[in-house]
Amino acid sequence: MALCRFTTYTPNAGEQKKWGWVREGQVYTLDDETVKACLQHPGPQGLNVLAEVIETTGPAFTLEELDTLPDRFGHPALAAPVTTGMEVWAAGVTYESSKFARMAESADGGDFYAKVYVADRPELFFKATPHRTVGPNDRVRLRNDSTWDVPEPELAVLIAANTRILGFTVGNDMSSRSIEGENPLYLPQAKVYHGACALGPTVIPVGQLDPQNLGIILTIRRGGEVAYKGETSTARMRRTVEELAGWLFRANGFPMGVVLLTGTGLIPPEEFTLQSGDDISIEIEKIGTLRNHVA
Ligand code: DO4
Ligand code: MG
Repeated sequence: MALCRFTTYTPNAGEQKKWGWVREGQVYTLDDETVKACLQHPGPQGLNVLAEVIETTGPAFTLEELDTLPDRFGHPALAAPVTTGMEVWAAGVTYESSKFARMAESADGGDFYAKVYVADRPELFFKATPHRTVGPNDRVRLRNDSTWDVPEPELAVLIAANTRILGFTVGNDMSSRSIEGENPLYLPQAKVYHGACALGPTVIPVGQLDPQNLGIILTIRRGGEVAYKGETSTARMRRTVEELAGWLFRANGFPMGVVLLTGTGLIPPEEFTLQSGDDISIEIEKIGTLRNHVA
C-alpha cells in the first residue's frame, strides 16, 4: 500500500492534482482535506489511516496507466507527492563517498566537508518548493550557467507537521558541481532552481521497510546506452533518518509537512557530467524506481 499524487483532467474542472491510495496496483482517489489532516497531525496509524477513507466509488486508475509522460494532455499521470505549502529540504555529506567528492571538487580542499561529516550537527539545506519539483517521467533541468552536473539519488522521507515520519519515497537532488565547487556560499544556486528536484513514484508508509538498509541503484542512459551505473545502500549512511528529522525540526516548523532528502552515496566519476537528453533512473529497494529525462 502506498500514497501517490497524480494529475487528472475532466472537461468541467480542467487539470487538477489529486492524492491517491495505491492498493494491489489500483489507485483510489483520496479526499484533499483528509490527506491534509494526515500531513498536519497524523495519529499513530500514520498514512495507513487513509486506507479506510478511500472514496467508495472503486479504483479510478491503475498505477501502471498513471506511470506515463505527464504532458500527454488529458491523460492522467503520476506527479511529485508534494502539495502547495510543503517544502523539500536535504541533508548533505551523510555518506563518506559524498564527503570525498565534495572535498575533491572544492577549489580550496573543502576541509569543512570533512568536519561536517563527523560533527554532531548535520548539513541541512533548503532544496525546493513544489513548483521546482517534478514527478515521475517528467523532465529535470540543468542550469545553463553550470558546466558540471549530476543527479543525486537519495532516500526521501515524508514528515508530518507534528514531526511524525509518515513514509519514504525516491528523491533526486540535482546538483551543479561546478557552482558548488567554486565556493560553498554558492550552494543554494547549485541546488535550488527550476526542475532541480524529482520525487516519486509513491510514498511507502513507515513500518513497511527498514530505511537504514535499502539498496539504491542509479543508472544514467545516453542515447539508449548506459553511461553510468552505480549501487549503494542506505546502510552506509552515517546518520539515521530520525536523527536528521530531529535536527530539521529544531527551531523550525512545516505546517503542511516536509520532504527530507537524506544525502547521496553515489557520485559518478569526475569526468562525467549530465547532458540534455540523458535518462536517469533511481531505484530504491522496496520503494520503487523514479525515472526522469534531462531537458
Ligand atoms: O554539501 C553539499 C551538498 C551535498 C549533498 O547534497 C549530498 O551529500 O547529497
Ligand atoms: Mg544531495
